[in-house]
Amino acid sequence: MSWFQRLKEGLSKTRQQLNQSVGVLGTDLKDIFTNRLETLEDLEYALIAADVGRAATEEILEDIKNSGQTNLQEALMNALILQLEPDARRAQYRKIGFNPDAKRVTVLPKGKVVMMVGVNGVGKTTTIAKLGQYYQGLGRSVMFAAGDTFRAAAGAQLGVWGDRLGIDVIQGPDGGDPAAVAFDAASARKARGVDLLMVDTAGRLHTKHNLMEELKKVKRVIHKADENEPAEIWLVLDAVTGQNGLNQAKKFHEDIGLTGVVVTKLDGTAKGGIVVPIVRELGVPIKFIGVGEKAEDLQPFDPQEFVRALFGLDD
Ligand SMILES: Nc1nc2c(ncn2[C@@H]2O[C@H](COP(=O)(O)OP(=O)(O)OP(=O)(O)O)[C@@H](O)[C@H]2O)c(=O)[nH]1
Ligand SMILES: [Mg+2]
Repeated sequence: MSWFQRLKEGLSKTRQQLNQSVGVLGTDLKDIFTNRLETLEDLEYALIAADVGRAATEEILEDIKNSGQTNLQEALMNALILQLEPDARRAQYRKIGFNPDAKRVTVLPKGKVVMMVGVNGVGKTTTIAKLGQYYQGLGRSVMFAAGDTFRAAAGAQLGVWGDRLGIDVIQGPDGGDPAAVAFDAASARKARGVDLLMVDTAGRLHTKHNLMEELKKVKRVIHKADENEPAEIWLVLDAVTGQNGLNQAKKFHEDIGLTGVVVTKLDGTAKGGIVVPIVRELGVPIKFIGVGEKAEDLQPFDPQEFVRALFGLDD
């Protein structure tokens, strides 16, 4: 199955929710504005229910009204794509119109070390494994660091993935210092000239430790081992947690500074609209999205592709 097909299936819960609430997406917009204004109220409700957020929903409705288009779905799709563009581009597109560029995106990290953070269970470890495979596919050499020493099985989990993919995993003792593992791994990467190191971290700690302080320490020691790194700190966010997850993301961003977000489990929620406030309110780009447990279920985020798949269109 192609990625687009997987994405389409993965977004089916969100699509059903939108369809149920609006139900008339093919309808003539002129007809809606003259005879059936309640349709726009249904749409407003549906967008809010899908976690698109109030500010974005208002702009979307405004853009639909000003679109000059005849078909509601077309107008809605264009408006949604704009909401998924970074601020500056969105403002420009809203003024001059949208110019689609349908080439498949590739995500290359700015530097050599990517630190993965996020609360427990969001998909950090499996995302690292999937990204390892993705970057190998682009011809890069990859290393992993098992920086989650809190959960006894975490190192083993990453080790199994490493074996399967032929990727070296730097491990420390269970319950050991995650910063020590990160330091060793960052030094080893530099010494060996490996293209990319992905550092796993804990999502939860013994109550006496503070997670953010621990992550700051990991970040510091990576920098000590390699002064240009970590060039990337990516937050893994479980789409099912919706607004809550967004608030967590803001906290992570304040405390340690994020350069990217990976949104997982979009297949498990009708609130896939959460990608909109992530882009708008967090102001950190979404790098990858996940719609399942297989390696192929995680791919770079592309606003246009996302919206086309959300509406069940063809590639
Ligand atoms: N359905 C679905 N499941 C996913 C997706 N991404 C990850 N998962 C599953 O989520 C579960 C938790 O993933 P982990 O990678 O272990 O999460 P973690 O953040 O490392 O968790 P901790 O180590 O406990 O902090 C696993 O069963 C994954 O297969 C996704 O996009 N869709
Ligand atoms: Mg983990």
